Amino acid sequence: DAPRTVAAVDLGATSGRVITGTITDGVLTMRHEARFPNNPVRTRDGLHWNLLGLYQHVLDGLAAAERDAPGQIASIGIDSWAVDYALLRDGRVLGVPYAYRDERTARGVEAVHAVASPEELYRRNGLQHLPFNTVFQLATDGELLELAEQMLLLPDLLAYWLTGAQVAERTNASTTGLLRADTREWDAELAEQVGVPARILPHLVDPGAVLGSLEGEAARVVGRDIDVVAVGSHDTASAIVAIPNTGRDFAYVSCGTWGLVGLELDEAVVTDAAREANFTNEGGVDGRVRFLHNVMGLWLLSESQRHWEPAATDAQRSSTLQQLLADAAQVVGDVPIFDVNDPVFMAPGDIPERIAAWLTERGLEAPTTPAGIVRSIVESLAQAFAEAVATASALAEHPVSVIHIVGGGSQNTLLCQATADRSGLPVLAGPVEATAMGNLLVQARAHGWVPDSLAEIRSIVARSTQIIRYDPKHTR
Ligand code: LFR
Repeated sequence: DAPRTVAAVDLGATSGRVITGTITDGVLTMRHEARFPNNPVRTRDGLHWNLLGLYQHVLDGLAAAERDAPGQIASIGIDSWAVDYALLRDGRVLGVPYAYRDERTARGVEAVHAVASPEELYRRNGLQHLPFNTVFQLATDGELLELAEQMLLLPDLLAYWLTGAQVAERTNASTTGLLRADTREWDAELAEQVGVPARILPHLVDPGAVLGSLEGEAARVVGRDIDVVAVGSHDTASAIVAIPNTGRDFAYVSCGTWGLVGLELDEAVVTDAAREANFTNEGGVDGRVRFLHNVMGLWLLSESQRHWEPAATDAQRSSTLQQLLADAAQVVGDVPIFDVNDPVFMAPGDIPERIAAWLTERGLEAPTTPAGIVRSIVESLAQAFAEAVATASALAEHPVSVIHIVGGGSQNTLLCQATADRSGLPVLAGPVEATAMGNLLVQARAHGWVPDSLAEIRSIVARSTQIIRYDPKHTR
């Protein structure tokens, strides 16, 4: 077989990367072309993404990819975290886009709930309540909404800057709160009801659609007019494509900044019980439903480290993380478990202090060393993962025989073992770069290089990655 290469742009809330992938004899091999930190910037009016900096990194990463494999890259796919967006008029961005952890969203929640109850929202969009869902953010935009002609989610904005095409990729659109859970079309009625002009909601496309090719300055910087193809542009949608399991009775934890814990289903579950448990029905690739719950994730570790080592570089922090986890593994005796999903842990800042306060307020003894705190975070995350898996399985009446952990968290052996122990289920860890793999493989499929079915795509993932198995100390 001739080698076949595509490029993935994968932006996470703490770092981004450009990775190329080549399919040879049914195996995907990846090459890291660029990795860069992503730090939101706080200005007078709140917390914003440095979008121009990110765009520059994307261009540079793609240029490096083109230099490494001249003329070989068949297409580019872009994914990022969900919900955040830019408003545009005449093709120009109106204002610097906000980061979803900005505190203004509380006002938006109030405004939306005044006209649409949580129950009604859930019935229509099937989403768990997260204060930063796009619909709540838009409700704070006031008069800008009148000026706006278009709303573009961030991966779609980058695709627009690269190609000139203005669309909304459907998996990410499903996180806005303005897409119907049943038809997966825009809910124009709900939009107007909450004050969002339906005209700003772009034409929807599905993963696999060709959006256009690099134009103008973008083509010049990268070196060629490569096609941009829609992928599961919500990073979690791409990650779930790359679960190395060809069956259906698995749960997953897509573990990066967040731990997205749940199941893949054919139909949305929008019962009262699912709403009360705050389970979401996000749109997956191929119309699958990502029935999951947001657990706070590695954010608790990365933000604690930022507090302990404010001046450290990314590289330094990743080496101290290894040391911290090794020390945490040595902690003897039980550590206290806290509710990782408590909203007090959402905003950036002094996480270790907030954890200690959470525990002491409840009469529990807070660990006093970084190793103790790290152990407490890891055990508390594992506990939340185990509970979310059990809840998902009960709510959807869907059997689960194994938990797949993918993403950065799959490298955290302490977390993987604790998740197995606390759930009583085997954990299969890997791939680390699940999101990039899902992005690359959906493009490969659009080119006809790999078979159509998700099961077959997942068997390519299984062949292309080393998976580590953690058995629970006691089975349930
Ligand atoms: C993970 C993720 C989650 C989403 C959160 C905010 O990176 O995309 O799925 O809930 O970020 O966008």
